[in-house]
Order: sequence, then C-alpha cells, then structure tokens
Amino acid sequence: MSNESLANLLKEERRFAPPAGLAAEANVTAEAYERAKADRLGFWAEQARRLSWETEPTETLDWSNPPFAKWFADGRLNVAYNCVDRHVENGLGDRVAIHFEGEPGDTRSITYAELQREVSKAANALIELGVQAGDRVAIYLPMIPEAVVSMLACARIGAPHSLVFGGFSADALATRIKDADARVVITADGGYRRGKPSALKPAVDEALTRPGTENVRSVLVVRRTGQEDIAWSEGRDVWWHDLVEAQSDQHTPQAFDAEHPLFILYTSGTTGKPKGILHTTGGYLTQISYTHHAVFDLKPETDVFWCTADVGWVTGHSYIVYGPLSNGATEVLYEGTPDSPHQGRWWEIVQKYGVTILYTAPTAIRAAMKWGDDIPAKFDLSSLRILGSVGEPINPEAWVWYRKHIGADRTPVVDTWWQTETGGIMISPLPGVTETKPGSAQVPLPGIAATVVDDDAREVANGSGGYLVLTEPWPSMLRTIWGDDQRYLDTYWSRFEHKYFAGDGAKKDDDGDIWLLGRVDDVMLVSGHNISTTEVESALVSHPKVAEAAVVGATDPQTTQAICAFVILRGDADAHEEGLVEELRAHVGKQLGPIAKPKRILPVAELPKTRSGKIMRRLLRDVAENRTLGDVTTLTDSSVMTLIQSQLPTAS
Ligand code: 6R9
Repeated sequence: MSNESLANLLKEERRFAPPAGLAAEANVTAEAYERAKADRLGFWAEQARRLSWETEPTETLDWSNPPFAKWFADGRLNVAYNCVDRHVENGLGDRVAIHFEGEPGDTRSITYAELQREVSKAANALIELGVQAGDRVAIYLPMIPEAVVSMLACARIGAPHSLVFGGFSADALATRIKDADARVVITADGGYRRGKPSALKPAVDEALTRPGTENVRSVLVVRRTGQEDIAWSEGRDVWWHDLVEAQSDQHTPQAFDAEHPLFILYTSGTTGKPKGILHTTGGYLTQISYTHHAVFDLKPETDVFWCTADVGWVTGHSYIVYGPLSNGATEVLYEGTPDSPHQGRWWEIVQKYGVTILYTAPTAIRAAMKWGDDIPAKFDLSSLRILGSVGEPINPEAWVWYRKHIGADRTPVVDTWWQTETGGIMISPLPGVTETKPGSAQVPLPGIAATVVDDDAREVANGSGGYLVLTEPWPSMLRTIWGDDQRYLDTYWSRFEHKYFAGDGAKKDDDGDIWLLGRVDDVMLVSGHNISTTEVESALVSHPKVAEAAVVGATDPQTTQAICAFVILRGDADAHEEGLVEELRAHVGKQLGPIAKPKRILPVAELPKTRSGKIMRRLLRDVAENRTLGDVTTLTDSSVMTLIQSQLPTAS
C-alpha cells in the first residue's frame, strides 16, 4: 500500500475507559502484557496449566522446522475430558453447561453431568460404527445440542471432526467429505429456519452419490424436525435415537498427543478449492481457554455466556464449544435467526437467561440498527456486562450503537480480530484494562506478536497503513492445510519472509493501536491512491440514514477503479428521497476527503453475505462491472443477488 494511502483519514476520537468495578475484579490485568513480553513461551507454558494433562508437557514450542509448529509436543491430554468430565469431578456436575433455545421455542437445559453422559454415549456409538482415532468424521447439523455433543464425542475418541455449515449445498458438502476422506457423516433430518422445517438429509444423500465419497460407511441421523419423509439407505443410515440412546453412558477418555489433529475446518476463500485448516489438540485448547477467560473476563459461577455464531464457523468451534466448556461456563445455544418469529428474539433470549456476555458479529448489529432502537428497548438487558464483536471490521457507528442500545452505555465492547487459521482471538482490547476506541481491535493479546508492515516487510510507523502480519508462532495456529503443506507455505508464509501474512489490510494509529481495514483483495485503487473499503463503509454508516454499506472498486477508464457503494438505509429513511445520494456523497467527502467520494451510490434492500455474515464484495464487483456473477454457493441466500440486480436501474 502506498504512503499516500487514505487509510489514515477517518478520525475517531471517542474513548471509553473500562468500568472501575470490572477493572478491579478483572481476570486479567495489565501485568499480563509485561509478563508475556518478558517471557513469551513461559507465559504460554503457564496458560497450558489451565488445562488438565494426563502427561504434563515439558516442552513449550518446537519451531525447528518453521512454519510447521509443535506446541507442548510431549504433553498428552483429552479435550473432551477437559471440557466436560473434569468439571463433574470438581463437583460442578449440576451446573448448566448449555441452555438450548430451539427456533420453534422448544428448550432444554443440559448440565455438565448430563453432557458427560451424552458425550460418552455418542463416543460409544462412534466406536460401534468402527470409528478409530485419526478417522475423520463430517458433521452437518443445525445448531442443536447434538452438534456440540458430536464434536466432543469425536474429540474424546481422537477422531478429527470436519463441520460443514448446515446451509451449504450437497456440492460443498461432497467436496469437503472427499478432501478430508471422511468415514462417517453425522446429520439430521432437518432443522428450523424462520419458523419452517428445512431438510438436511437429502443433501447428504446427494453428496454421497459423488465420486470420492465412497469411504463413508455410515450416516448417523438426528431426528430434529420429524416432518420430512426422508430417504433411507439400509446398512448405511442409522438413527441417532436408535444407536446413541442404546449405548452405555460410561466411557473412559484416553489421552492423545498434544499435536494429535482435533479438527479440520474449511475456509472458502475467494478463489480455488476450499482450504482444510488443520488444528491440533494441546496448543489449540490452551489458547482458546485462555482467550475466553481473558477477553470475556468469564466468571463461570455467575456469568451466562452467549456466542451467537453457528457451530459450523470457527467462532462456534472456539467460543461455543471449546472455550466456554473448557472454562466450565454456562452458555446459551440458539438454533434460529435473530428475527424469527420477531425482531426482538435475541433480546428476549438475553432477558430470559440473564445473559451477561454477548459475542456477535457486526452484520447482526447493523441489522438491529436498521430495525430500530425501539426493539431492544422493550427488553430488560441489564444483565449484560461485556459485549464482543467478531467477523468483520466493526464500523465505529455500529460499535457505539451496540454499546449504547444493547449495553446501556455501560458495558465494554471488545472488537476481536482473528481467523479460522489463528484458531482463537489474537487482537482485542481486554475489558478490564484497555481504554477502547470504537472501530479498532487495538492491541495484540498477551503472548501474541502482531504488527503492520509495508510492501517491503518493514514495520510501518504509527499513523500509517499496510498489511497485518503475525511475527511469532502462537499456540492455536493452524498446523497446515490438510493434505497440502505447499499451499500452507504459499498462502501464509511466502508473501513476507518469516512472517504470517493474514491477508488483511491494517493501519496503526498515533498510539500504535491496530485498525483492521478489510481483506487486501478488497482495497481499492483510485487515481493512484489506496482506499480501504472499510473506511468508506464506516463513513457511510456514520450518516444517520445509513444502517449498512458495502463498497467496491469497479474498473474505470479514468481512475483505474471507481468507488461504488451499495447502502441499506435505516428503518425510517426513504430510498427515493431527492438529493439523498448527493447528501451521502458529500458526507463521505467531508469524513474522508473528496477522493473517497463514491462515484455511484445504490440504495438496496439486502447485501450478499456468507453464512458467517461477511459481505461478499466480489459479487457486488461483478454487478458493478456488469459481469455474470461468480460462484454464489457460499451465500446465505442467493436470491439477494437477483434482488439487487433487479433494483438497479441499469448497472452503469
Ligand atoms: C473469526 C473469523 C477471518 C477474516 C479476517 C478478517 C475478518 C474477523 C475481524 C475481522 C476486522 C475483526 N475479521 N474478525 N476484521 N475486525 N474484529 O471471522 O474467522 O471466518 O476465518 O474470517 O474475517 O478479514 O481475516 P474467518
């Protein structure tokens, strides 16, 4: 990125100090940064002791063959034992682990003692199906307790799981089954979405007709909706309620090496086949457990934690399953969408369970902004004490809205930057320590080394922009791309020597705090200036009529790229209002400078998003450049593209 980058023009002066009470009682204080700086590996060795090891590790990091890391290599442990059994042994068997809220309103609270029995039964069932340590199990389930139980059962017997979003197609499922060479698939007849049952099993049946999936011996099927007349393949398909319920609820977990594979999770990326990100056991659980304790200040006796992600996304793996459960938390698991049957559903759930810590994504916050302030205002949200954000850069205006309308202007907001590849949170404020800045993830966590570099790998000065890199290995780092070490090297370790390239643009502000600016592929080049999509979007969202914005650079003969913005207006704004587009352009010009003014602004009703809530700018670029749309299979709802195209007068 050039030094002329406009990555420095958006000024955000608001600051929020940690509440005094929270700071005084915080799990982690400023001292942790000092300790980690003085002895980074010693710091992580200390965090590893949060876990219960069958064999304590004596080695911390083996980096003799970079970038292939081994953490705690001579230690042995069982992840499911750490997430379940040890809490029961510590007398916490009656504590609720999971409050499940189904979309149709069915509920179930599962204690740690019950979870131990469920996981043991499922582990015994997998063993009966012939699953051995090292065999891969594909999990294609809705957000129901069986998803968590299945993951823990796999971990318990050392069978790496590979979750595939319930929203993905048969094709996407087949590709992932094939790449991981899965032996068993766990699925359900269907799940609920927006009040209606939606079938899942047919996609599995279809996927298993594809070449390369022949090694799948068994399909274990949870009955969730009970309404589908589903096809059944005798000898292959087996009902969960027949097989799992018949098992003993006793199972003795066996310890595995710290570097034993725990799971594979596919990231779609923008090009090429999906990458199977491989995570292993000891280092992963150490960092996930620590970051959940530190970033959310979890007090397991009193907190009720809720991460709204899907378990099929890395956020669900780390902060629904492994983080909260390793820390003995009580948490909420919700099957459905935020607006079914009404737009206050989430706030109703916060009120009902007394949720104290909420972890969600900017897309959900912007949707709530669009629906209006009066909706959350109808519910008692006073139990909340910490709010988290993940998945995309959070626009400062959305951050402030979140704090004000959900957090009563009282709760810290922690903006957490990380990736499927990093396994756990890497850059985030600490709620009892950091004076927060709306829109910035700010500081690497204790024990994490991150910075921003220029094209020549030189660290940029404060006040400048460039590429986010990680300069030291970390415990929950990906170990490789499943079956493709070369691609691991090429994708992450070849752009800059000895540094992990995250693929995100970032800047350091005058205090050295880090601001994420979106994927580098999304950065625009306008008349010789690099302009961040994130900053133009944030400038648009800071206008009172705009709830959400997506900005792309469209090829332009004069300026290389021209800025094209798609905006969703707030509840009471009128898309046809005269002068609206000019008003928004002028607003961006004032916030960022004339060069950042979008050439075109198009009000739309929806934006294309992935199932994990990220805006797919690539497709908007196709629209802006009058191209046929690229691959839309990872969209939550592919009809939005038709909708957007139909809303454009002409795409010119
Ligand atoms: C956890 C997760 C990773 C990409 C990442 C970045 C974006 C995530 C962010 C953020 C700015 C944050 N991202 N958190 N950007 N601020 N707090 O989302 O993993 O699905 O692999 O996506 O998401 O672009 O590189 P994953």
